[in-house]
Amino acid sequence: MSKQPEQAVSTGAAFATRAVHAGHAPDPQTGAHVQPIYATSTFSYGTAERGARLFAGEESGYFYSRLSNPTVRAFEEKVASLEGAADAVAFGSGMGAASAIALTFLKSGDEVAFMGPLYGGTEGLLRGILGRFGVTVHDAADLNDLKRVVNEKTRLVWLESPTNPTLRVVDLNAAADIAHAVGALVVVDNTFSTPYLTRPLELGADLVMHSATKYLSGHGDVIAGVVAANADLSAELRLHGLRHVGSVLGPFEAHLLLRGMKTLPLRMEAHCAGAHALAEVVKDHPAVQAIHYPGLPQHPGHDLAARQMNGKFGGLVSLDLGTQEAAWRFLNALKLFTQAVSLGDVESLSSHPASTTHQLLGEETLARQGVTPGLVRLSVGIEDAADLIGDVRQALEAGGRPH
Ligand code: 4LM
Repeated sequence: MSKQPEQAVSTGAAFATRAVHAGHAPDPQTGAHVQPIYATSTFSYGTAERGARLFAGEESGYFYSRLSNPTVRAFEEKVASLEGAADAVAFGSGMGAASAIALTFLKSGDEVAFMGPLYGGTEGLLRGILGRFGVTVHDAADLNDLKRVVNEKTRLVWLESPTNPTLRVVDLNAAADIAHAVGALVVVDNTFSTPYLTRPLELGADLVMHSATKYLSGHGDVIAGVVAANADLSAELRLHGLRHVGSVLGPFEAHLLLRGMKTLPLRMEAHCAGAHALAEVVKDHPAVQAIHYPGLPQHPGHDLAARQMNGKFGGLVSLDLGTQEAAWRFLNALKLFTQAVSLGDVESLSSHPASTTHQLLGEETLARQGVTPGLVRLSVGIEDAADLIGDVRQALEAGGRPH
C-alpha cells in the first residue's frame, strides 16, 4: 500500500521526532496539518482497467478500507518507523492481530512454543483454539525448556517481555536464536515495553505485535492492534490475516492512535518513573509478600531488563499480598487506581489477574506460571507519584484489616 503524501521525517531522525512526525505530513491538497480522518469504506478507482490493476496488485493505491485507508496507513507507518520495521499492519484489536498472525502463518501439523504466562486471551487463542486445527502448542517454562520443546515442526515461538502479569523478563535475543535454529518465526508481543523501551526486531524477532489499546494509544479510549515486520511477512499478513480475516481498524481509532503516539516518549518516561518510585517505596511493606518490578535490583531479570529495556523498566508493578482475600481488600481500598482491566493508560489502573484477565487458564496453569491468588497488577499512570504512593500505602494498611 503506497503512502500518498511525502514522508515528513527521515528514518535517521531520533525516536521522539519520529513519534511526532512519522506517517504523516501536511495534506498536499488542503495543507491540513493533522492527518485527516478518511471516513470512507471505499475509494473510486475511476476506470475498470485501474480497478483490475489495483486488485491484481499491479498498481498501489486505496480501493477498500478493509485493506487500507489513509488514516490507518499513517498509523501503520508511524508504528513501523518506531519499531524499526519495513512495514506494519493495523488490526481492530490486539487479539485481532494475534489471531491474524496465527491464521496467516500456521497450518495443521505445525507446532507453536511459548514462554508463559502470556496475556490470558493470547493463551486462550493458542491453547484453546489452535488445537482444534491440528496445531500442537507447547508451554515452555524457561529458555532451556524452550530449547527442549522446539523442533523442525515449530513454526512460531511466541514471547512477551515483561510478561503479563508476572513481569518476568525474557531474553529475546537468546529465545530468537533458539527459534531460528529450527527455522521458526519469532513473535514478540511488545505491548508492555513499547518500542520506546525495546525494539524486538533489533533482537532477532520476526513479527512484533501490540495491543495498541495500551501504551501506544495511551488514553484508554480505543481498542486496536498492530503487527510490525519485514516487507514480505507484512504483505502475507495483510493479504491473509487482514484481507481474508477482517479484524480491521477504523479511521477514527487510527486518528486517536496517531494523536496518542506523538507523546509516547513523554508518557513512557512518566510511567517508568512513577512505577519505579512506587516499587521502591512499597517493596518493604510488611503486607507485600513479593513484588515483581524489573527495576528493583533483586528482580531476577533486572540486569537483562537494564540492557533490553533501554535502562528503564516499564510502568507495571505486580504485588503478591499472599491471599485472594488480602488482594481483593487491597484493591477495594484503592482510590486513585481505578479497578479495571487494561493497562498503559495515563490513568492508573488496578486488577486481580487470577480472577479476571487470566481466569480462563485454570488453577493448575496459573499456579505453575506464578499467577497466584494474592497477585495484584498495578498499571501506574502519569499522575503525581507521591499521590499514587500515598494511595497504595493507605490501601495496604486497609488491606491488612478484614472488614
Ligand atoms: C489486560 N490485555 O491485560 P486487545 N497482548 C497483551 C495484552 O495485555 C492484551 C492483548 C494482547 C488486557 C486486556 C483486558 C500483552 C490485553 C489483547 O485487548 O485485544 O487490544 O489486546 O488487561
